Amino acid sequence: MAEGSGDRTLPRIAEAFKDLASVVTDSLNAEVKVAPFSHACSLVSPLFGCLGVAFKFAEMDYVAKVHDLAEASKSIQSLQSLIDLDVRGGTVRKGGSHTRNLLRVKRGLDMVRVLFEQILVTEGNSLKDPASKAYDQVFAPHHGWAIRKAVAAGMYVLPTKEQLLKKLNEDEASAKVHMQSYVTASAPLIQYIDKLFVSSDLGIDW
Ligand code: 1PW
Repeated sequence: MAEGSGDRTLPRIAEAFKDLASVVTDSLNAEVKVAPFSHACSLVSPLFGCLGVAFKFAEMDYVAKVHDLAEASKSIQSLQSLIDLDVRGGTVRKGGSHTRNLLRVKRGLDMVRVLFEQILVTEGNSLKDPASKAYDQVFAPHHGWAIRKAVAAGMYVLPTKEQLLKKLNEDEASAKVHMQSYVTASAPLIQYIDKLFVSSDLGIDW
């Protein structure tokens, strides 16, 4: 699709994350597999493209990291074993490590979750407040001054909500349903990933 967006982006995202969430919520010893996880994450990429040129860098960074996880899925089964491998190799925090990329991608998912949550409760046509809140909550604490300034500038050239929905081929009502369903499904998945990091004593604030 020309704009990297379009038909059925939101329902596809909602569906894929609902499936992943059911893995996490159905069993106490749930195991999320890298392949369906990276596939679901790849469905989110077009969204970044829909947020305008200002977020092109965010899209490129996210796409590269999701691609790395997709490659990893060819030889690594679960998110847990992906982390275990880096722990054993002493490569957890190494630039470009699968585990480090997983933490970044998880933040991308969380940012979209907060963005949707905020869009659902914000009146009006501007995405500036929802996007700023999402960025401030999820990424800003981990970014240096230069990136924070660049993102802040990008907030002034976001599309309007109406433009975003049009690119996504949704109306207000259908978008609401899919956004809510992503918000609901992604929360337990994000918690699950956080727990993987915390229970391996890796922390999530790096
Ligand atoms: C949806 C509302 C709009 C807010 C979008 C904000 C996205 C912010 C992500 C910008 C990231 C682009 C710059 C790259 C930063 C990397 O240094 C950093 N990556 C992330 C995702 O934080 C760390 O990556 P690294 O060092 O592990 O390769």
